[in-house]
Amino acid sequence: MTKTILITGATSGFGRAAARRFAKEGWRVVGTGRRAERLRELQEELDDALLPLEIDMRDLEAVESLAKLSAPWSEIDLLLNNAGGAPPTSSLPETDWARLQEVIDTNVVGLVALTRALLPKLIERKGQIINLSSVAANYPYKGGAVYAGTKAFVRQFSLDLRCDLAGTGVRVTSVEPGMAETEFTVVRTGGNQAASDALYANMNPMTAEDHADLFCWLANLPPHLNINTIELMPVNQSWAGFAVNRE
Ligand code: NDP
Ligand code: 8X3
Repeated sequence: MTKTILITGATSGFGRAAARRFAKEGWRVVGTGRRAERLRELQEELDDALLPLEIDMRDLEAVESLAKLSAPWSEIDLLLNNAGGAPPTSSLPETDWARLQEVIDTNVVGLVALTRALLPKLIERKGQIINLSSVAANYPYKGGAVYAGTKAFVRQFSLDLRCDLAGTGVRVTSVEPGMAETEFTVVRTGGNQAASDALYANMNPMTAEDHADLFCWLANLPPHLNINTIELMPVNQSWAGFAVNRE
């Protein structure tokens, strides 16, 4: 039987790669994002396999309408909570409030609203939720406070949700990636492609396709198996030491 995945943020990066990959695997894909032109391009590529929906994750009415789609698109087996982004790594007082609010509203509020709205359907179908957290949830770095805070929320939300879902058969995974070259850093820096190129230069970053493979692997695990959290990095990324302030 054809399965259905709902992917938020299908217009770029991990989400777009996942839309392509799941469509290729024979899934029905509901793909959301704000950029209509990108959604149109993706539909040309994936044709009937895709239901493109222009939705801003901060518009909670629109987000909740995703629980009221017509069949067969309503029969969601897998929710990939992927839409998100990061504010610049400037200090908190120097960071534009509107951008911080956008990140919190997208990464946390929209994700919770969508999950809450879709849970009855996911429970009915013994479905699966994959949430995009980040290594930023696990290791602090300078300028990361709000982004990391949202991703720590996503990680803990995923774990606690599993307690609520005990006995339902619904699986939940927090995916915690390190550096992957997508539009993430271009967006984070307010459109600075050179800064993004410099960040990923000569370090062989992970790719969107690596993540599509991971999501596909998670989706194809036997139903008795739940991967709670999974952290991944490119080989060339690891940890630095603690910072010490000397008086
Ligand atoms: P991209 O910037 O390439 O893609 C982000 C996607 O999210 C786009 O499709 C964008 O669509 C969508 N999005 C952002 N804000 C909104 C919003 N308000 N409403 C609707 N859609 C929105 O980044 P990635 O693919 O790298 O990121 C995907 C997820 O993975 C994010 O949650 C990110 O935090 C996380 N992540 C990324 C890492 C990386 O190194 N790349 C590492 C760890 C985690 P549109 O602009 O069209 O609305
Ligand atoms: C972003 C991961 O390592 O670029 O979520 O900060 S990293």
